[in-house]
Amino acid sequence: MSYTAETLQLLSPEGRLVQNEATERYRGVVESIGEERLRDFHRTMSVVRRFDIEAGNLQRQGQLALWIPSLGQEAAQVGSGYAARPQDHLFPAYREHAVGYIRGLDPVKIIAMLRGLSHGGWVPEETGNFHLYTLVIGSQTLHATGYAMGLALDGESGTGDLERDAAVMVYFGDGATSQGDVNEAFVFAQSYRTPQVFFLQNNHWAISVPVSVQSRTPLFHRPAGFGIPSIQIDGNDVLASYAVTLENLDAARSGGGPRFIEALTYRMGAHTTSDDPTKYRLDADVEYWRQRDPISRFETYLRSLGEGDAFFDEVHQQAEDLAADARRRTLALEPPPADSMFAHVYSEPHPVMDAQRAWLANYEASFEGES
Ligand SMILES: Cc1ncc(C[n+]2csc(CCOP(=O)(O)OP(=O)(O)O)c2C)c(N)n1
Ligand SMILES: [Mg+2]
Repeated sequence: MSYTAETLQLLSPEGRLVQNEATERYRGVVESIGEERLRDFHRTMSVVRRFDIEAGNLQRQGQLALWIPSLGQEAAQVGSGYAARPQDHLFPAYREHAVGYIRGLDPVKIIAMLRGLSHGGWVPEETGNFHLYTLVIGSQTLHATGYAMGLALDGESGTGDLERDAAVMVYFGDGATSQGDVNEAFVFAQSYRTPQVFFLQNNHWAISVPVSVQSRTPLFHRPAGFGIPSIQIDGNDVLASYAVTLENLDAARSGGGPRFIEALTYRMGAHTTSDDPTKYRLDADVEYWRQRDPISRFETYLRSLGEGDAFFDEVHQQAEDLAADARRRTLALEPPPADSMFAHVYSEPHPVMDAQRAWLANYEASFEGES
């Protein structure tokens, strides 16, 4: 259930840079990451973890229908999220709260959806091209591949200008790799050589089904059968996630065709708040991954570079403030007008929607005057 001999790791669980033949290739990228960006990695992992815990608490207090925790997967998301360029389009599953945060998504928009107050969340153009959450497992890989085909056809990719050429990155889980949609996306991506990175977060579980049942071989071996270059990284290592994603997104945007990254990580919490993982997994496994926590190893690394308590205290306070703000704004959320459910079914006015809107108005009016 753990790392293979081929897993790329740039930062060890003890917080030290790994130096060997495989890491040599990424040395230049790691050395070029500025101090401020390194601090961003830590800050974002920490504040999103705190937000995630607060959202889980809100669900337990009856304020949300459901919450989908991302605890433990912060490095995979934060490294890859910062590696994307502004013009890139990111297609999440439903657990990528940190990626959305990096792209400018107000996390309360995720909460509003899970409080039953919005039909899907946000406008990608206003949230750094962070597309909508997709609950139909794996379907976002096809959306992403189609979008990447469109970018190529429109000449928005593959011109040789890294600052302008766009790429697509799609996030999905280990369980999703068993879906037909995902495999069809691989076929189309390779046939059309789309500018795209498939980013698999292997958190070892698809609800209660272990990844060992989904595949008898490491998942990053599968893309070879489709002709897609792939690599497996330590998904709890934010430096590996950043450096490898940067390299692969730039290769894809430059006309190199699709790429596949498997980030080995672990879902420390429940699948969702509807799940009880104590029914199907061992405490010893959870403990094994706790010792490989993405945030504490990065904190050790930053301290070894000279970062002091003042910075970590400030991040702690920022995380507390974000959580308190999210709670306050969640409790102040208002339900949308009932007829807004008809607004986005079609992009243009539609007679059936008009009829249904009128029916609803009439029905609501029939209660007027009743106490
Ligand atoms: C098409 C489809 N089948 C089944 C489900 C029910 N379901 C929701 S999450 C999930 C497991 C997904 O596991 P994985 O892809 O590993 O992602 P993770 O939740 O671990 O991030 C399943 C089977 C669904 N939402 N959509
Ligand atoms: Mg999974």
